[in-house]
Amino acid sequence: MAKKEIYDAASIAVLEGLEAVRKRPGMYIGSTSRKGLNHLIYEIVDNAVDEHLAGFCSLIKVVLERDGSCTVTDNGRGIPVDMHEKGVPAARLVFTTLHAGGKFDNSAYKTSGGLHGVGSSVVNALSAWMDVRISRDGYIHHDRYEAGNPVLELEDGMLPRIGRTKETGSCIQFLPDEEIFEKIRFSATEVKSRLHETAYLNPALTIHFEDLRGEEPEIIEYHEPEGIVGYIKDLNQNTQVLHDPVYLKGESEGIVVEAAFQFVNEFRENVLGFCNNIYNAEGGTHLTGFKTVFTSVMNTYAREIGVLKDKDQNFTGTDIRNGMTAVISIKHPEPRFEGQTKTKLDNPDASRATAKVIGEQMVLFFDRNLDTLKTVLSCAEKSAKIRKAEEKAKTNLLVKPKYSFDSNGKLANCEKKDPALCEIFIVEGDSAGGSAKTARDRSYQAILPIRGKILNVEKASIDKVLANAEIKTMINAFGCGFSEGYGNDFDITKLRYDKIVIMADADVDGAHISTLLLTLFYRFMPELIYEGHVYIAMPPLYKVMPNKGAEEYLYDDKALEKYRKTHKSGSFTLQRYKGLGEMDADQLWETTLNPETRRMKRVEIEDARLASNVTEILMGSDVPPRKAFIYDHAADAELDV
Ligand code: TSJ
Repeated sequence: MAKKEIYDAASIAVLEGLEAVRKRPGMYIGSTSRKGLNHLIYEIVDNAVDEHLAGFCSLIKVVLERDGSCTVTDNGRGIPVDMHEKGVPAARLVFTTLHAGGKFDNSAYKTSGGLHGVGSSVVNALSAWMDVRISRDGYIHHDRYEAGNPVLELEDGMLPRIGRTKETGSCIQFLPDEEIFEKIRFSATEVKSRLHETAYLNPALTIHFEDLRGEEPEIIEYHEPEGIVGYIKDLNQNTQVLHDPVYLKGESEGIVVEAAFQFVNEFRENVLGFCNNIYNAEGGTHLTGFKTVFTSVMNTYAREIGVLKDKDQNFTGTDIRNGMTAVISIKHPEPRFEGQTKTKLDNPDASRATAKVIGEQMVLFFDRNLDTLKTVLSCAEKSAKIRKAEEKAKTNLLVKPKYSFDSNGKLANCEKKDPALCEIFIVEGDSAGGSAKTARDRSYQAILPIRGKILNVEKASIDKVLANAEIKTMINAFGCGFSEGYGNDFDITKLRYDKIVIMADADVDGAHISTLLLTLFYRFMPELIYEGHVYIAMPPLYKVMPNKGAEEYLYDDKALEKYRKTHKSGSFTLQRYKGLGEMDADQLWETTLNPETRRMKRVEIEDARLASNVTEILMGSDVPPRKAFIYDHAADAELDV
């Protein structure tokens, strides 16, 4: 009975074909925003990585072409081109049948999992055109598709051959379809970050990247023979490290487990999980297994060497991991994923296998490296001391006095109480804050003006962060508390506003303030971002008042350029907004507050690597890369009405 249902579901999926993918792209790639767009590249590249894992491919080339398309080439065996069912060459089936992958896939560890790994046919379906060149059996075989449909005639049932070659490999070029995607410009920053990550996870692989779209081509080679140890060094590159990275590896229950870790002199933990080369943003069983065994082994050592006395309580897991950077990478033959974004590893055997391998290997390591053991335990000791002091401070801050921020005149709350209807605007500057208070719809919009630069939380320890008046105000206004390594007191269900909107000037200082706020949310209230509550207002840069016709707001220089092309100079007056403070209440209402007309961008965290890089770039003291980042991303911002 159950078997039959599965069979039926599978055959229906095949029958539906690629048209279904074009009708509901979101179901297959998550979204048609920039995130979904970049995903097309990863989807194709993952096939070449599978070929690498199978032992036949050492080089992958990814080129962002001038015409907006992407070319991915590998030096593997070449996708099989021999005749398959119903007189269609195997390679054509790969690109025209949903879930065709499994049939030819003989690699033990498929990269696909959850939302990922939807297959090359989905990429084909969502491309205006796709061009396929396969080198094998002495020939270059060619195929081409438009909106997923093959456009080349077969020759005696075979793909047309367009040349001879001694090499083997696969080369796929595709242009995302403008009819499907909101934007079709790939983000080089994100693609590079993902390729670099893939290189770290596959130390024998070389990935060659080219971006030919700008004036100067950008060419980078990613090859990381040190593997995840190199990844750890990269993640810790601007921090004070306390010992050499430790690398552990083993196998249990058919699952290969690798881990690398290194402690740094910072108040944070950064533990990243990967299964079959896919980053698990929501963690999962491999991380649980790792954390549990790490805590228990370190507590045992602490008693053995007398760091903990009989009367002392055990260190908590977060005490022990404070300062830790770790990468856990496992290879699982049948990964299952769950969670909001299907990025949380769910297999119970992954927890067992990780705990067993790490437990055994870390004892072998620490027995021979007592200095490192002492370093790690002294971190835990320090953390436990601070935790105890801060538990007191926290009780004083959040439990005893119920801060009323109305009383210090700052938060102008809204009248409605239903969080689903309420919005809070965090406004930079008192004068803009004042206008916003006048302009808002007080029934459901709250205004919280903040002043100056907020504390840099990346560098600060928690007690300093909590001593900051602006931050206290914000935490109390949101209503959910906050979480840091020490226990998790954050409760998203208590959130008092559905939308938290950061409203800062459209200049570099404004971008800096926004970034500091985002770092704060990311570190202490990450669920606000994961659950999509955080927005950035996008105030206009210009207002144009034509001699005849209606006035308009222009949100960026591109829009102004376009306006100038269609309107003669002299036929309109141009007003440039320098800051939010310059707008009167009506203008502020129209451009940033009124849901009918305002523009804002929902904040997404793409992946941990990118986020931690961003923080590093922005919080480091070297100013030039910071500016470059802010401008890059200002141009990237997606308008969300
Ligand atoms: F390069 C690439 F990323 F664009 C890409 C590479 C894209 C796609 C959709 C597939 C591939 C790819 C597939 N590279 N290498 C392969 N290998 C096979 O499909 C293959 C070759 C030979 C055999 C065999 O058993 O002989 C089996 C497989 C799966």
